[in-house]
Amino acid sequence: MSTIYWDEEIETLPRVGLESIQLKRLQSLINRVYRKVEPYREKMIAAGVKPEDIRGLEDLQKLPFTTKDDLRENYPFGMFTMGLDDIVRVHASSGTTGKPTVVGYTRSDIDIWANMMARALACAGATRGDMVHNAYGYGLFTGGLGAHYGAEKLGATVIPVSGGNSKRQITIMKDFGSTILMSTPSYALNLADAMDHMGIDPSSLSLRVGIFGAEPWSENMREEVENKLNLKAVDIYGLSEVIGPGVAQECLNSSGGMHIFEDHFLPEIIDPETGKVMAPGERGELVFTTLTKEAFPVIRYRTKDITSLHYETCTCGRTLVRMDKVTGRSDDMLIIRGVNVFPSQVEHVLMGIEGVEPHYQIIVEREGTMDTMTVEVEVSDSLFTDEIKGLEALTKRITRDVKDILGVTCRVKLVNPRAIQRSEGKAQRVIDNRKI
Ligand code: DLL
Repeated sequence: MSTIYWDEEIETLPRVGLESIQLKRLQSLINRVYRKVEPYREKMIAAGVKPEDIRGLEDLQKLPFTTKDDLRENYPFGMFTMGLDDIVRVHASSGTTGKPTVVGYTRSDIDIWANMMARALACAGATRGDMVHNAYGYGLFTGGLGAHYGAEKLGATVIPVSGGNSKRQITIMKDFGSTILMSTPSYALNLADAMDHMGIDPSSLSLRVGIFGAEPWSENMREEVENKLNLKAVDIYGLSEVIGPGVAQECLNSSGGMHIFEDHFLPEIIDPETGKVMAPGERGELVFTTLTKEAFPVIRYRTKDITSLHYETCTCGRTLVRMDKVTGRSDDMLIIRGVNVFPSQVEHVLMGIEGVEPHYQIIVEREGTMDTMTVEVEVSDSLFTDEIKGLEALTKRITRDVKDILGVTCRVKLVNPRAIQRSEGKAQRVIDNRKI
C-alpha cells in the first residue's frame, strides 16, 4: 500500500464506479431503515416515498431531511436501528440548547470509523512511523477516541494526551518526539503560547503536521498556526451524527478542500432556505446520508455547516469530492442590523492585521432596539507596552476593515495578551447576550 493512500483502489476509483457502489449501499440502507426505525418510516410515508422508489442516486432528493430536532425528539436511543445488545459504544455531542444528541456504534461501525480515520491520517501524510500527539478531548466528544482508533489502525504510535495541561503536553512532545499534532486549531494556538512561555523554539521539536478541526478556522489562522508551531496544518472535518472525525480530510499537498470519504458518506449541498439541491461549486448547507453505518445511520441529515462541493480530480489523484473549508454554521450566522456576519469573516479580517493576536471574541448585545457588536481582541505584548497612539490607530484600522469588508459597524476593544479565556477544545467565539 502506498503511504499517501490508505485505500488507493477506492479513493481513485472513476466516479461512475464510485456512484454504482453508492447506489447499492443507499438502496440497502433505505430498505433497512424503513423496516427498523419508526421515525424514518413515518416521515417517508408522510412524504409518499417507498424504498423501491430509490432507483438512482438522484432519487435521494425524494427523501425527507433529518434534523437535530428529530434526534432530540427521539432522545436518547429512538433513532437506533437495533437494541442495545449490539451497540458497543455511545458518544454524545454537548447540546448548548436542549438535550445532547446521542449516537451509537456497533462493532462494525467502530471498525468503519477507525478505517475512515486511518484514511484521513494517511491523506494528511501520516505513516506507521509517526508519533501522533492526540490532544482532542477523550470522552463523550468523538474527537479523542475517533482519532485514537484511526491512528492505531494506521499503525502509528498514539500518545493519548487529551486536552489541557499545556505545559505537560509540551514536555511530552519534546521527550517523546511527537511528529503529528491532532487538536482543535484554537488549542494548537494555546500550545504555541505555552511553548513561547517555556522558552521552547518549535523548530527544536519534531512536529511536522497538524491535523486540526472540530471548529471553523480561516486561511489566515492556518498561516498563524503554521508559523507559530513550525508545521504544515491541514483541516479535518466530521460530526458526531455522521460518525465523528474522519468524514472529510484535506490532503497534504492539497489543491484545496477536504476529501469526503464518499463511499461511506454521501454529501449534498442545499439552499438552507428552500431545501433545494444546489449545483457543484455553489455554497449552501451540507447534508449527509451515511451509507454503511449499522446502529445509527442518518438520511439526509442537515449539518447546518456552510460550504461547497468540487468534483474535479485532485492533484493527489483522489477522485473523491472535495468540500471547501466550512465558513460557519447557518445557525452561527449573526444578523447585526440586517447584515449577515459569520465569526470566521471577523477572524479573517483580524488575522490580516499585524500586531493582532489570534485570540478574539465577538460580543453581541441589544441596546433598546439596536444590536451592537463588540470585537474583543488581544494585541501583542510589544504593542500593549507602546504608547497609546499605536493602540488608537489599531482600533481605528480594525473598525474600518470590518466595516469595509463585512459592511457592519462594530466596536473594538483591545485587550491584554492572555486576557481572553483559552479553550482546551472548541473555542467559544461568540457571546450573544441578546438571547437572555
Ligand atoms: O467536532 C468531530 C470532530 C472531531 C471533527 C475532531 C474534527 C476533529 P461534533 O462535536 O459533533 O463533532 O461537532 C460537529 O463541528 O457540524 C461543524 O460545525 C464543526 N466542525 C467540525 N470539523 C470542522 C472543521 C466534531 N474542520 C460540528 N471546520 C460540525 C469547521 C468544523 N467546522
